Amino acid sequence: MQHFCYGNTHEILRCCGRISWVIQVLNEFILTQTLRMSITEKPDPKTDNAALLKWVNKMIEMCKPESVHWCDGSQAEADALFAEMIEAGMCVKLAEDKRPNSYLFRSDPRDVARVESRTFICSQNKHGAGPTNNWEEPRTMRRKLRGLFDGCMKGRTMYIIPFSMGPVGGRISQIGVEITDSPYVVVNMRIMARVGDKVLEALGNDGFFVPCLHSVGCPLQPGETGPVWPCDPENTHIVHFPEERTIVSYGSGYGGNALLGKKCFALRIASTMARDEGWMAEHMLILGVEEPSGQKSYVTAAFPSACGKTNFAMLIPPKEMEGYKITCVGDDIAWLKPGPNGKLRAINPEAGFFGVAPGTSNDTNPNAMASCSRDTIFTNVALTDDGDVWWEGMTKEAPAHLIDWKGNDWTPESDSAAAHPNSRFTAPAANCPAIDPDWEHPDGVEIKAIIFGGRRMSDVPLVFQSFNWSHGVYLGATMGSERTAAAEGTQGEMRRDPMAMLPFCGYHMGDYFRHWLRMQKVCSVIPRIFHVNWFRRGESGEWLWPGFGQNMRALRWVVDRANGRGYAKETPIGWMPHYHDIDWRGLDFPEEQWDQLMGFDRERLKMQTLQHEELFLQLFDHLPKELIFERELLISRL
Ligand code: TSX
Ligand code: MN
Repeated sequence: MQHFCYGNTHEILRCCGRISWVIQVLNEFILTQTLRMSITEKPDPKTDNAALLKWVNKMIEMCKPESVHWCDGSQAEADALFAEMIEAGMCVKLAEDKRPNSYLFRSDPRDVARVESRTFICSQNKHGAGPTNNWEEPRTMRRKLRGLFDGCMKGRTMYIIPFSMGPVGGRISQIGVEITDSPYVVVNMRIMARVGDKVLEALGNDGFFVPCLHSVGCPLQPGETGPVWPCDPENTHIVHFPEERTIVSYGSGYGGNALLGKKCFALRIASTMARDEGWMAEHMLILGVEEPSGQKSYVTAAFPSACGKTNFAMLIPPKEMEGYKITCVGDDIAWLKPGPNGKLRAINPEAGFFGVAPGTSNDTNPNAMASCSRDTIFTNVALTDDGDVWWEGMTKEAPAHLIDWKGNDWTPESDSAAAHPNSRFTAPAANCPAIDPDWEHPDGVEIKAIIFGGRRMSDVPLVFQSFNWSHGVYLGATMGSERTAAAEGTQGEMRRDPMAMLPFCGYHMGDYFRHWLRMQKVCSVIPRIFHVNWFRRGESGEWLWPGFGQNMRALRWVVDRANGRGYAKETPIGWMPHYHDIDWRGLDFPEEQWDQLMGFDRERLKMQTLQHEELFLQLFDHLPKELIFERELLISRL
């Protein structure tokens, strides 16, 4: 090949291109050797997946960790990590006789929750993300992230966690690989997902996986140990590239910001995959209802935050409703896919509960208490003098002395809470006494009914059934809750949270509604849709419904209706149970109170319905016309 040199810019750039290519090849060679070295010292990685190895190499090059560790998912690996973290003062082991195999972590007080303001959906087009998500141009964001990640793991170990959302190899399951510099993330991920060698085996040489990159953003200088909860709150970014199906998270070590299989993958990325592939990724619990006859029906339910979703997922029926039993499949996320017969089947993509601790007690949720009685990671709860944990609402009386979530002495006279309001337990689902026998069925369980819930003090009755699928979608699209107002009796502001997915949908909310409507055509039989409200109050602010286990009475009616049994009357808002359609055994609930609980004022509801326009206007250019029709129909029925 001949080449005449002109000395122009184009030529120089081409030349540089060649040189940088040579450097890249050399770099990859060197990095592969580094990787091989870590292989000889630990006979890993047990994968030949070229895409995975290439991505890992690129990330090592960018993040510059001190060492690389491929997680095998073994108990020995977890034990070693906990031992290291105890040694470094990052956590304490709880008393073995009180909480076997359990640990307590305290986070940086600036890193205690998901950060929605710093969560981005970086689709190619701004309309892809819609008006309810933060958006930034993917190339701009990538440039920003490259700056943040350059050398961000210096002095730290890079952990590579192959994980499966859903049973390994299951029909509805998906694989991800999280790269992280946080050992806290590793030990949490092994409870919340299936991790390690068995996942690499299922991935094979050319299997698909979602690359999930995470760093706490706290590189270490030689000899430096750094803070016990490393993070970079000023620069936190939780970024999703929906077209590429990748996730990048920087700066936070907490919950949904860092355990990337949960909200980031199982909801935001999976919702986009589900739209493209004809299934659903939903922010829903899954429970099984066993009837005295032995018949089993599965139900999913979506609630806004602070509605007791985990409590409902593990509900214990009143003992007088003999023969009724509730089993739990999942408490947070459901993936629903039509089976070969066209009926919707669901899995819980998670393997554990990442539950809010405060308010959980043997009164409100004995099954959750049992789930976190051992093998559990606690974050930001209080430590008792005998090496156990405590949080507000666990017992009626607080212990006389505690170490609070910030590590300070605490007594019942203290002004602040002992546990952070968003403190958590990470507990294996297998520990739950009510776990469903089929909770790990690779094909999922068949779903008969979908329940939408709200936290509404007035206007919305305890339970009703939608007329049809699109009316049900309308109910989900317009659901919301009233913030509990500090002053008793004052009306809290309405917060719309369609399908409880507002912070978790990976694409335009209007297109999401359209996908819901389309699912009716994808399925041979579609579940019945219901709406519930456990939180209605009377004139003087008293609860009209006892809630908790008593919700089984509403749930029994739901399951009867979904199975084509049970009676109802037609009303403008949907099908409703008469007083005598409810199983009242063991509960003295007067008919007058039922009428209050189930009644609605047409004029007030008409006003409420007009407020739906607020949300609809925001989504106007992508809103399916069916939902406008449903709104018109409702107004005319009222
Ligand atoms: O979780 C709740 N559920 C669902 C349970 C399966 N909570 C707690 C919500 C906070 C996260 C509830 N709170 C429920 C409910 O059904 N209902 C209420 C309201 C309520 C609170 C206390 C009483 C009654 C209702 N106590 C008495 O009536 C004595
Ligand atoms: Mn949730």
